[in-house]
Amino acid sequence: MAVLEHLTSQQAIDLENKYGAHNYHPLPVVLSRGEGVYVWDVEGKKYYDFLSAYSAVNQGHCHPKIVGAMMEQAKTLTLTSRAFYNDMLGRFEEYATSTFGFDKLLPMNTGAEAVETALKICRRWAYQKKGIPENQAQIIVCENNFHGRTTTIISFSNDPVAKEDYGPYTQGFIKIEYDNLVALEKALESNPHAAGFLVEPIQGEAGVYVPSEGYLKKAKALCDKYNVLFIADEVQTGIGRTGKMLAVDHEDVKPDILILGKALSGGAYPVSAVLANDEIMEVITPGSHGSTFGGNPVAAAVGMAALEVIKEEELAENAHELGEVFREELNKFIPTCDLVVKVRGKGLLNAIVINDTEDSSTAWDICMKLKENGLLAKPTHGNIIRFAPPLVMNHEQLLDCVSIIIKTLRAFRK
Ligand code: IF1
Repeated sequence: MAVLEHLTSQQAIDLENKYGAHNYHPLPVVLSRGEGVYVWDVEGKKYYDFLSAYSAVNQGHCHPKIVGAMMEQAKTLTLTSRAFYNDMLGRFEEYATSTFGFDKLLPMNTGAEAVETALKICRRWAYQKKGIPENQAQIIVCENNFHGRTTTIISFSNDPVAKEDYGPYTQGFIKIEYDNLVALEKALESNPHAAGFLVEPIQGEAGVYVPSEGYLKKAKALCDKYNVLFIADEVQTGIGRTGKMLAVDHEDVKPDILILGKALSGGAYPVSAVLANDEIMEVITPGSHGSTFGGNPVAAAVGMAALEVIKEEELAENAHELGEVFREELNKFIPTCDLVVKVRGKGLLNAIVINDTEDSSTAWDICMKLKENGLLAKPTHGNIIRFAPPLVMNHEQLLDCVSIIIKTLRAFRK
């Protein structure tokens, strides 16, 4: 085994720059350990993690129950492929379908794979159940969406950085304005081949855009009216992040297809899933969809442990309470600070809008100062900083983080 000699931060960064594709521009911090709400860099400096790997580490870094389940299964049986049954997958499918209230679950690994799977299920349902002519199905998506980075998914993105020079693009998608029911109804009534509506209950990457109260409920009703599948992408908003198990729970909306990922594993292992009832999921027949690692025993063990932690530690409830405190504290501070325009979010998925242009480096520069002060966060598009700590944070730690954020913003000079 390669000798794991100690690396300085700069050495680690140099290795990645030299040998790794440059598909990211990370904040210059090199992490080597995580525990709960904390991470440490290679020099031993401790930070609050206010990104949670984009809401994958809701249960906190290296949660003992999740890591324990992973280690136990990893010592026993890691992968069989779906050519054979294994003794863990059915248990996970039963536990997850009963947790979210669906008949069936299709296990995958990454969020993008689960989104692709949902699109395939929706299209096949359109042809086999709704009677849309072959290759004519249209799926409605929202402007400024983020659903992953496969060729089909970026085909319906409007982010040039994520999309340009990746053509030719996949067809069959209609883009409408987010949080606009008139636009949705117009798209539904003018497209007889509409098959599905794919939506983030809160648009994370776009900048934590929380839609108007009632948007999700009315959108679902419109989809029902036009016999179109309501597909909720809860990869980032799910698993307790917004103060409920699912963000759609805030409006008692039951999606026709539910997409989960990220914190479905607590960040320990790639686990994603698509859930639906029988009349939709039955369009998937043997050999018509699959994945080498999808539904492997380790993923099943980790997925069950990750969901148990959310329930046993009441992390959705904690996210709700701490999110209220976070926004209340920042809303008291913002009127005293020209640098910040607003704070928005739900539960512990929040963001501040910086008083500068989209293309300024101000949000990045603020994150660099936050790093110096012991808190890690990253800008999302342009002038917005997302704040998403692990849901295991306690009240005292949250107030400590609020004071770090406020201290940093007060002292910041462009
Ligand atoms: C990156 C963004 C967040 C997602 C939703 C599906 C996926 C994601 C709502 C795909 C993934 C990740 C991807 C990661 C950074 C992060 C991200 F900045 F890219 F947009 F969270 F907002 N649906 N989001 O948020 O899941 O295939 O990645 O497992 O690509 O840089 P994945």
